[in-house]
This record gives sequence, C-alpha cells and structure tokens, in this order.
Amino acid sequence: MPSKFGTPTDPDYLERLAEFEARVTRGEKIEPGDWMPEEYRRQLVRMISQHAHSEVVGMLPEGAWIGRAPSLKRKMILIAKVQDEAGHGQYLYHAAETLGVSREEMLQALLSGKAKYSSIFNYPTLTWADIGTIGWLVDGAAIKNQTMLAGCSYGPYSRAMVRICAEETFHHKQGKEMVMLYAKGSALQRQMAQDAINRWWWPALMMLGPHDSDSPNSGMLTKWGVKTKSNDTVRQEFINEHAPEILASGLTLPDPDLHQDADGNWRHGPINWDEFRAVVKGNGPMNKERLEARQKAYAEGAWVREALEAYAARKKQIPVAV
Ligand code: BYC
Repeated sequence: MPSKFGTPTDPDYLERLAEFEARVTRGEKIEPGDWMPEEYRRQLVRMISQHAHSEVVGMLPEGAWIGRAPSLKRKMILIAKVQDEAGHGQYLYHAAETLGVSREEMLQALLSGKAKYSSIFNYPTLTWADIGTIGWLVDGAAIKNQTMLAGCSYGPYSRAMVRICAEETFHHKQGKEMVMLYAKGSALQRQMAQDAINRWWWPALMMLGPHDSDSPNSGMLTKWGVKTKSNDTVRQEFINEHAPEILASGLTLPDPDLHQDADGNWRHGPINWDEFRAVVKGNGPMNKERLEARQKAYAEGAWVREALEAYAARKKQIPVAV
C-alpha cells in the first residue's frame, strides 16, 4: 500500500500533489487519513508540537502566582486559566499525533532542549500585574494568531484552534479587565500596571514571529493553506486593537515611534530582533528555569507512567468476560 505521505521521488507524486493543492485551494480540510506531501506533514509536526509545548511551558509563569493571588476570585480565575492551558496542550499533542509522531518523541524533544516553544514564556512574571498583562497582551496576541490558524488546511489543527480561541477569549477579557482596573486604581497599582505593560509589550510583538521578509517557513505554509495570514499582518491586527485600548486606559506604551497613520494602522518602531534570536536560542531571562521545571515535572511523574504501563500490561492478561 503506498504511503499517505508522499515524497518527490514517488512515481505518482506530481499527480497527487496537484490533487492535494487543488483541495487546499477549494478550502477543503486535509484529514489524517488523506494523502499529503511529506513536507506538509513535517511542517505541521514542527508547528503543532511547538505550539503544544508553548501551552504547557506557558503554564509556568502564571502558575507561579496561584499561591499569591490577591483574592479568592482572582485565584479561581487564574487556576481555571492555567488548567485551560494544560487542556490546550492536550488538544495540540493529539493533533500532532495524528501525523504519526508520538507524544514521547515530542516530549523528549522538549526536555532535551531540541524543540522550540514560544519566546514569550522565557520572560519572568515579577508582580501580580504581570498576570493581567499576560492575559491582555499575550493571550491577545495568541488569539489573533490562532484565529488565523483556525482557518488552516489541516482539519485537526483547525478544529483545535476553534476550541482554544473560545477559551482564550475569556483569558483575554479577564486580563484586560484587571489591567484597566489597576490603571484607574491607586498610585502603586498604576505603577505596577505600567511597569508590566512596559516589559511585556515588545515580547508580545516578537511572539508573532519574525518580519515576513525573515520568515523562511511562511512561503510553504501559506501555499499549503496552513498560514492564512502573514506574521506582519497578524502583528498589525494585534497592534491596531491593543495600542488604542491601552492608551485609552491611561497607560503608555514603551515605543516612542508608535503612531497612527492616515490609513488607520498603528505603526511601531524597530523591534529588537537580536533579543528575539537570543531568547529563541535558549539565552532568554528564564529559558534555563523553564526547561528545568519541565524536566523536574517529567521526572516526578515517572511513577505515574510506570503505574499506567503496569495497569495496561495487567489488563491484557485478564480474560475479558463476554
Ligand atoms: N518563539 O519562519 P518563521 C498561549 C521560530 S501559547 C520561538 O516565521 P513560522 C498561551 C520558528 O519556529 C500559544 N520561536 O516560523 C499559553 C522558526 O524556526 P524553526 C503560542 C519562534 O513557524 C499559556 C523561525 O523562528 N502560539 O497562547 O512560519 C499562557 C523562523 O520563523 C517564534 C503559538 O505557538 C517565537 N515566538 O511562524 C498564555 C502559535 N516565532 O522552527 C498564553 C503557533 C518564530 O524553523 N505557531 N519562531 O527552527 C505559529 O503560528 C508560527 O509558528 C509562528 C512562527 C507565527 C509563531
């Protein structure tokens, strides 16, 4: 039986590729059992597994504040949010598994430092205002990116995005409400909110990926309907929504060049891509801590995996009554 993942050396590759591309152009979803080029599979595994790791590592900066939330209400919201992120990781690992990669392979790539996850989670959460700011800016940027991915050509990824975006909308709203409240609060609350916005604004812009001219994967991903908007387009949408709202709340943004053009778009100053590259290479402020935290959690979960394996093996030996 021919493989459902085609390579250019296959005799019928060009014919199948044309059929696959026609399906993508018609807006049909590609499903796990369907034929697809090996390169499409590889790109999806790369992106979906990175996305899954981001959700799981993304629990760490916020999880650190659960025990220090200022009220029961805020604590309950934060617990629900962090738990949602674990669920998002699950949907995404499952989506990647439909492409023939195992959970263990993906986890080992993360734990060995080989796999990437979003740059944004390598920054520290220094005060409680960072929690609101992550909701407003980080979830805000993630929603723009993920709404774009909800229209992607791969069915399982697209459907995971629809569900994730619905939950992220709640995350975004609670963060925005919190920061807006502090912006109108005491001098200390205003200072905390401003400081958090100052520290998270640029990393939130970087999170959406390099400029289109420096984005090697975009060409193929766009051609095959995985990315339905470019990195810069998504970033522009994010700035157009968030810059005026933050300024209207009475806070400022740490970009002296930020302004609105006659066409309605908000223009930003130069992004520090050296910082972005350093963070992605593993030299950000919290890379080491984040990886160590995941490695520790994996080691401490060994007994659960062993127990599950023993249970599964035992179950196989017990005759099932019919
Ligand atoms: N961080 O060709 P490009 C959340 C890499 S979590 C690190 O443009 P692409 C949340 C990129 O991988 C949601 N690396 O790449 C959770 C590539 O390197 P490789 C997070 C980055 O893939 C908890 C190279 O740079 N969202 O919401 O076409 C609490 C060249 O870039 C980053 C996702 O994961 C980065 N930011 O486009 C709160 C979205 N950007 O792999 C909230 C899913 C780029 O070739 N991912 N690189 O070695 C995507 O949509 C796309 O991968 C990107 C980049 C738009 C990010």
